[in-house]
Amino acid sequence: MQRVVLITGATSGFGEATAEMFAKAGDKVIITGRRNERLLEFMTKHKECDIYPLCFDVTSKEAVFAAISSLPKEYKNIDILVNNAGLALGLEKANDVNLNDWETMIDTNIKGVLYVTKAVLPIMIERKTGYIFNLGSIAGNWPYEGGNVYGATKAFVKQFSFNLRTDLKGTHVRVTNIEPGFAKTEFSEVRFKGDKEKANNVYNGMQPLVGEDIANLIFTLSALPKHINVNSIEVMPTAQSWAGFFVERE
Ligand code: NDP
Ligand code: 8X3
Repeated sequence: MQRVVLITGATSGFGEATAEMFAKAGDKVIITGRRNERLLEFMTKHKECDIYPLCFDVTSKEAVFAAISSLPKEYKNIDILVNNAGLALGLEKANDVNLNDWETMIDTNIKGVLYVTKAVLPIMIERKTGYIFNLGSIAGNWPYEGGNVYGATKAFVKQFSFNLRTDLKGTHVRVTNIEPGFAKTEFSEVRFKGDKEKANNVYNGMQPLVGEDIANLIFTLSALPKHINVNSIEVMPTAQSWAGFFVERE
């Protein structure tokens, strides 16, 4: 059956790959992001698919609610929400960080997820069906140097996903927190503020995850029978694992 899927941050990376996968499978896909030209390019590239573009910034409460309520009737009944829009800014230690970067991560990764969820939830609850995917991260589970607020925003997303699921009992609405490790998207380019060389170095000599891997995971989970809820799923490239504890020796 054709589903209505809303994906935040569908202009690149995981979001774009996920939009492509659902659209090619015949679902109705609402693609969103701030870069309207990318949304239009996506439409042109997938003319044969059922796609609706919505250009808005998830950090603006007003813009989020206005965008969701502007949806035409045939896209209103959202079955699947992918809260994917997000970013990391910088890898400096806490004391050296630009405070604006911390605020932008909080506004996007936390408040953005809250606004979009709150705008879409009533639709799912009323119809007693729905599936919310939140993009957490391994950074929400494991600390690393320079991960300070980025990791903390993703820990928020994880706990919010679990608490949301608790609140949603009896509604048949499912929630999964997706927790990927290193994935080659525009993520590192954004983190290093356009420094492509630094961004590419992150993935040097190893095989990172790519957008299609996460799209595939979301698509597969969305096809599970409705009595199954995968609460969270952590996924890393095989080449990535843990480094152990650091001990400062005298
Ligand atoms: P990309 O940078 O490729 O994509 C990020 C997307 O988020 C873009 O489409 C961007 O669209 C959108 N976005 C960012 N800020 C806003 C905003 N204020 N309003 C609306 N849209 C916004 O990165 P990824 O695909 O890798 O990241 C997707 C998610 O996955 C993020 O939440 C990230 O934290 C998470 N993640 C990424 C990992 C990785 O290693 N790549 C690993 C684990 C989690 P636009 O600029 O057009 O607004
Ligand atoms: C992105 C993965 O390890 O770069 O969330 O923080 S990591």
